[in-house]
Amino acid sequence: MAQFQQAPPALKNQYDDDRVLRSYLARVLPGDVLRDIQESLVEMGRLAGGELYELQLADRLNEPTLTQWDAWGNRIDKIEVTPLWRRAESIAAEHGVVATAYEQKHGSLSRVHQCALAYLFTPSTDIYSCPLAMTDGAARTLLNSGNQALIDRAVPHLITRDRDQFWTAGQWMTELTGGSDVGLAETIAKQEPGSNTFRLYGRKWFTSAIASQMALTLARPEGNPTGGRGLALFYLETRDDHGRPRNIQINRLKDKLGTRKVPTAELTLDGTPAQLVKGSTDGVRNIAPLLNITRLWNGISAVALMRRGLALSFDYASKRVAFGAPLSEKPLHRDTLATLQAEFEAAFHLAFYVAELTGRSETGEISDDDALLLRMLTPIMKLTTGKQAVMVASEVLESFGGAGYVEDTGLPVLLRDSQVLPIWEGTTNVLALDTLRALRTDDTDPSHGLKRFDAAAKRCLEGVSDVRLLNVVHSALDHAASWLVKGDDIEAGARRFSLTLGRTFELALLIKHAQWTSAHRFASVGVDLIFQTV
Ligand code: MFK
Repeated sequence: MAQFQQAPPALKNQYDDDRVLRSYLARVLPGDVLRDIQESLVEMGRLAGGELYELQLADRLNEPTLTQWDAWGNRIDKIEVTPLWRRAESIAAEHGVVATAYEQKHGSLSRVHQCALAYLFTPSTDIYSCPLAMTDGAARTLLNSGNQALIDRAVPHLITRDRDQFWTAGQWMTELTGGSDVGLAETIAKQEPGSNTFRLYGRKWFTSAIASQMALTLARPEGNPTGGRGLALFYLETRDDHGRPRNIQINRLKDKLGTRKVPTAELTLDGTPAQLVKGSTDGVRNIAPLLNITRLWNGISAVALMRRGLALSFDYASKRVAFGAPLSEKPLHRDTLATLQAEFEAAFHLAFYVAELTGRSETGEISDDDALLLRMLTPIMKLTTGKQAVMVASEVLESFGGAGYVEDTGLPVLLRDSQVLPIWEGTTNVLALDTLRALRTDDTDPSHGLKRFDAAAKRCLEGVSDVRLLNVVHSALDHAASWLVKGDDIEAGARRFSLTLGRTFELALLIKHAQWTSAHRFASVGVDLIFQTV
């Protein structure tokens, strides 16, 4: 007698199969741009749903290794990443997952193209998005710094498509004193007499993707004051021409809940040669471009992981039969997945809207008001999408029943990896405080920031006639504004305030997109469901 055999979830081409991405690109890109980039997206969708996904499943139990000593007693501190990551590095370089944003073939929209590639690439490569995010952020920071010698030295490597020339970058900020209050950093920079080179001495406590060829880091030049202003931003190369660490000891790899393919380490810098990037003070301000780019990647990774979980869950629902019918025909299961889909779509539109603004800021095609909006929306988007990713991943696992809790389905890693998204690159609370700081950028009128935010959200609603939806957005914005004006215990309410702004802007963008799709051939779901939760 034939025994029951459950068919596992499967993936198709991850671009062709993604209504949300395709309809979004059709709305924001001119037809000729979409035609020009389509092939690159189809190809990345094919890799993500095919070769890379298969390699990811096969690579499940592999982890990076650290070898501190060779057989003859020499300290080598060699890191080896897993086969999936080695393949991911080649594909990322050759397909321009960083480079596309800098080639600017389509001006500011190149950032949208790059984020679409990153979104397709990310869920099949076990957080290889981490080194890519820092590489992208380092390229942006160096370009913004105006330091021509460092730009000439490093940027061509960071944005090349040649995998033999490609470098990734690290972002070494966190010390034992903390990852949030970075101004407490204790690393000292001593200038070599008669030279522009400094030597760094200190301990970096949580350094991600340590296999990178270069890093941007913070250290305090001798004699500088305490706090973030007394730190300076430094550039360093991690290994010499023989592959030996440049006075850097890798003490151990971190034993983390998730992101286990990312070699995250504790380091001792013991005279590491480094160059100033931009002045000898204000390191926190000077590294901010890197933070804002990695926060964009964080949001893109959040929506990418949500999308992967849902792609698997929707496919499984069509195959799994219970109580006499496939789950996809069960009203409660359908309703549950639709609610998650609404969260994902809302997060998607917010993350990609920030990508649009980022692209315009990079090409200088941005008004002062939209530059302020970008400054506010970056932390808001990062904190909102990070929370959504964890919730969606948890529900996705549950949608598989017990199978979602079993490691060799490849599903639990989605939850573990999503859990990092609200933590690194600024926790939810730190980013909520950053949101307040960004809102008050204009000291002459502290309400200026919120007025710009309000105007931008309402711009999304132009031409919308559904009074019920308009009322939800308007009343949420009014509520946020009145809370800010009242000024009661502002810090304690910063998280609720920022999440309200994030979810309200998501709703406004969903409505805008639904309005567009109703006039075109794309179906849209989600508005009603997200509207109930603002
Ligand atoms: C998958 C994708 C993601 C991949 C990630 C890769 C791995 C990453 C691993 C890590 O997690 S690395 C560590 C990440 N750490 C953080 O994100 C730090 C979190 N803490 C903060 O963001 C704090 O808010 C901050 C360190 C910035 C506070 O430090 P300070 O010294 O109290 O800063 P202060 O005095 O508020 O700001 C200094 C200046 O920087 C100010 O400008 P002015 O000097 O002109 O007044 C600020 O306005 C400016 N600034 C701060 N944050 C900014 C910014 N400017 C623009 N954008 C920002 N985000």
